[in-house]
Amino acid sequence: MKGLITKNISDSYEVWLNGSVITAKPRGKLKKSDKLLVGDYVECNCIGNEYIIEGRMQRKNQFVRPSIANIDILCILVTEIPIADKYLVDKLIIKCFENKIKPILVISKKDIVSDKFVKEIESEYYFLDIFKVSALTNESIGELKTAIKGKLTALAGQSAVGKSKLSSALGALAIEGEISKKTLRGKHTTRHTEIYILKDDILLADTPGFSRLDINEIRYTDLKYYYPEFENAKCRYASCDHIEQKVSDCFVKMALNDCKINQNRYNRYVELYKDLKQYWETRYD
Ligand SMILES: Nc1nc2c(ncn2[C@@H]2O[C@H](COP(=O)(O)OP(=O)(O)OP(=O)(O)O)[C@@H](O)[C@H]2O)c(=O)[nH]1
Ligand SMILES: [Mg+2]
Ligand SMILES: [Zn+2]
Repeated sequence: MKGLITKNISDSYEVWLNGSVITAKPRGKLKKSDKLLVGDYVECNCIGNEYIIEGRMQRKNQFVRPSIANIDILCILVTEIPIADKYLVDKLIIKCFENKIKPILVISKKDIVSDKFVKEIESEYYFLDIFKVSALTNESIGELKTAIKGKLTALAGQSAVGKSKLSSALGALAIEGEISKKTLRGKHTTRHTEIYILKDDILLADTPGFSRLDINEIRYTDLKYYYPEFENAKCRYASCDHIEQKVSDCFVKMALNDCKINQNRYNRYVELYKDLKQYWETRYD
């Protein structure tokens, strides 16, 4: 019988199987050879009164942060409190492009964010679908539902950005946390990724918040390919990384000067490029 892993805590897996969630354990040899992930499609057998996971189907993709396999859409949440970490947003977008997953940007807590913040996000990420939602007032929840219908969707972002409350607004029974009044940061309430099978054909994963993410698998000279706005500028030299060259030699820098490329996005690109260069030049092969 084929099932979908919806949750995992140590050796115990919850599997969506024939219309209900059962608990299963992997067969010994599978446990050793392969770490199963939430989102994996698995072959299960019922032996006595126990369910055993015998094997898993091939994955179409796999994410480490959040930890999940086979997603179609990653909803990246940003808001004003906690303060948005746009490096994290940029890196998550890069991971999506790398894995051929559709990124959707969700400005959460629309009921309390400023218009200035919304404008800023809209101009920096103009190339993405952006939803401005409030899980408190239900603003734009219907539109988001329509966009994710029929696809396995994971929510991602910093702790307390509102992933669990949004999951609940979309119909899940997720537990929301709070923000520390002192640091204005989240408290890492959600500890495990969990897929909720909801009505209206919604398959939604609530995930733990995180702040660290590396993109070290990408060679620094390839970073530019993950920026749609650079592709649009069509720089004339294929080898140009749009950093060292004079403005007259680089179409990306020209577009930047003409305000056709967002300066903040570009500045973060330069920082990520420098970090990656340092990593690639000092890594141990
Ligand atoms: N005003 C307002 N507050 C919200 C909204 N969504 C979430 N919050 C609040 O933000 C805080 C954190 O929400 P969570 O949903 O627990 O955040 P999370 O992203 O799941 O956090 P972790 O599980 O720690 O990763 C809670 O106090 C929520 O009530 C919203 O749309 N509007
Ligand atoms: Mg949560
Ligand atoms: Zn260039």
